[in-house]
Amino acid sequence: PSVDEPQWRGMSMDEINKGQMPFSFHQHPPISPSSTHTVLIRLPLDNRGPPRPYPTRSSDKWSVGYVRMPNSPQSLYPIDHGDDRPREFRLRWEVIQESLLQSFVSIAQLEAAILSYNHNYADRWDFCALHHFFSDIIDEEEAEIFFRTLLPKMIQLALQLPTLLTGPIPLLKKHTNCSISMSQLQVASLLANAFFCTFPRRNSMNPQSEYAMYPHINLNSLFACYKEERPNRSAAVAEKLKCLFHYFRRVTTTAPEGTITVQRRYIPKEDCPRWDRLHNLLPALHITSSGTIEAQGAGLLQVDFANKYVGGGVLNWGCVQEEIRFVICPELMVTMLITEVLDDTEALVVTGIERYSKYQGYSSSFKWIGDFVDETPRDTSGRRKTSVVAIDALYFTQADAQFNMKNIIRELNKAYVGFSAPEMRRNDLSAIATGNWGCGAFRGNPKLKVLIQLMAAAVAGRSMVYFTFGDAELRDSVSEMYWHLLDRSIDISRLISLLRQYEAESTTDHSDFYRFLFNRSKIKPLTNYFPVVNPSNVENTND
Ligand code: AR6
Repeated sequence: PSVDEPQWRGMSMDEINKGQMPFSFHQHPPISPSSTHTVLIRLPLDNRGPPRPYPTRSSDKWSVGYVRMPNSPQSLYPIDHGDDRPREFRLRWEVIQESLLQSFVSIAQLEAAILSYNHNYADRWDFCALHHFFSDIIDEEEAEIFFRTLLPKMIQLALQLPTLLTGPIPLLKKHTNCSISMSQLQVASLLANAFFCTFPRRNSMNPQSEYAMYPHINLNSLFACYKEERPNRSAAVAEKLKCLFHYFRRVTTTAPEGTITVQRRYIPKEDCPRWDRLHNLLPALHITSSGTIEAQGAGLLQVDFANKYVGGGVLNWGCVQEEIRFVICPELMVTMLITEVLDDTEALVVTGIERYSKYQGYSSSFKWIGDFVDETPRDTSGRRKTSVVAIDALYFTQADAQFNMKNIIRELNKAYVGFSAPEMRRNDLSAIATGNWGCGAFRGNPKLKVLIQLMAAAVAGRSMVYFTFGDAELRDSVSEMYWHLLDRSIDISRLISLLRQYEAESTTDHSDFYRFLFNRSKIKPLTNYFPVVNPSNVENTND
């Protein structure tokens, strides 16, 4: 292809944006407290400086519906003297403060400090990735700067938690529709606490434990990700650490002044669309083999190819789309503190996050390559106009299973919950920026998943920008199928019935999936596209 040939197919970006400027769309109404929206900052916002915390007088809730804060007056830490003296209880926060308020000169010291308020885990936690990072990855001078300047500032940020976060943080529990808004600075303090592993009750691996249905939040699991026999993946973990340290360097140098909203969306299954009865046509699609969701999808609703435990393997070995997004925009990690595992018809939307790092590569070639200055404008509530929707696809061990109608409906509903925004006016909805959702680690078929996402977008009332992540062949076959379905006015109900036929008749070889759809929707495939066409399946059409 010539250099001038466009990388994209389908409709132009102008059509996608309905002629509007980028960033003219909103994903949420302005921040306003209600029974379903907890606001942890004082409104209205001041014009300058980080938002002030709300409420003015601290209140704590040490109970099941709320994040158990490390500084809660009810969080007690047992001290065993190891002799005849009875067990003592001290305020956990006091122990944390005492342990962290020292001048560290080595990771061994930091490790000892973290374990001093996590002593149950002293035998189980391993800090090898941190040790490796400071002795083999960065040079001595950088390490020295870390201990002298960054680490003390991170400690300060963590220990400011009681003054920065004065209200209880509700958990975003299963089967609820609720939102939380907080400042980027509050998030930074929470994440500094995650770094120092201060969150109580979040370390147990017991499936019966209180937080078994929540993602991990304390960073100890990431600190353990180093193995000599896995050099490439260990290297990627070190790059993730670089991203996180860079984030802490940024927020401790200049306090961020914006706000963030995290919204959990739930639509009961019985209220999800009856897909086989819908007559919507597919929405506008722009499909391109160049660019990424986070860079070229600015201002759109950007899909996070999520795990049902949001964040997936970010605090572990994982280094694919979701994990990379979480380390270049670490504020996303605050979702891991508050979000119960996502059920089939649930999604999470996060707005206002900032990107801090540039990167290159992917998976084991992932690399932090420097500072990223995010110039995304803010909305009237102080949020950057960057919205990410976490939707978790199904993981398929066998390719066939994804063509079962039950699984197709599950994926349709999941995408629909993520894409629909009933609180917004339909005409004001941005397009979706997505790609091969569920088609990497989760092993789905992108030719099917793109149709599923398009159907969901149609019903939610949004256009779509699709990034094939370098795959020009996929771009071309999807755009050909897309135009075909539009030309034939094949609506959702008809597409569902075609998929049902495919389910009934397909073999285990799915390379002919699109050919099947072409043939059954009674059109002669375009010349050269499919070299061999079975004439008995093709009807003459009038065009
Ligand atoms: N922009 C556009 N497309 C991308 C990008 C990007 N930035 N990054 C990757 N792709 P994957 P999944 C394409 O495997 O299959 C995580 O651990 C690329 O073609 O991340 O839904 C989660 O926590 C890639 O192969 O998503 C889950 O546990 C494809 O998107 C699990 O992976 C799929 O990316 C989800 O796996």
